[in-house]
Amino acid sequence: MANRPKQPDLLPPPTPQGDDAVVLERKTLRVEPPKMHQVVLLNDDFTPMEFVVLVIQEYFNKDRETATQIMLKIHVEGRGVCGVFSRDVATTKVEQVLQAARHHGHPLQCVSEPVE
Ligand code: TYC
Repeated sequence: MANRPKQPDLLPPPTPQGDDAVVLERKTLRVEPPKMHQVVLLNDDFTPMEFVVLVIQEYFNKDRETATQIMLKIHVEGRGVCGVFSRDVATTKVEQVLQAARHHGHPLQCVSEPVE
């Protein structure tokens, strides 16, 4: 057995890792933080100022003075940011405000938009 002639090579020589080694590609995954969304109230000519102040206090947790300042800013400039939230929370805030406005017969409009 010792002097059996060498068979021709059928397979390539084994790799240093072993023949069944798997080489994983290294990829750097960059995960962006979720976009935040601002909830904006829009001005109109009919919704009473007092109702807007109460909405801002109730749904955006502002004290009366801050809520009044935000309402006046909307009244003068046409729109104003009431808060910044995750997308789902912002969507819920918009629905709550619109439902309250409809319930009281006011045309108050509210939208959410991604913060750049
Ligand atoms: N412009 C309204 C008025 O004079 C008040 C108002 C403020 C309405 C803010 C909507 O988002 C609003 N009664």
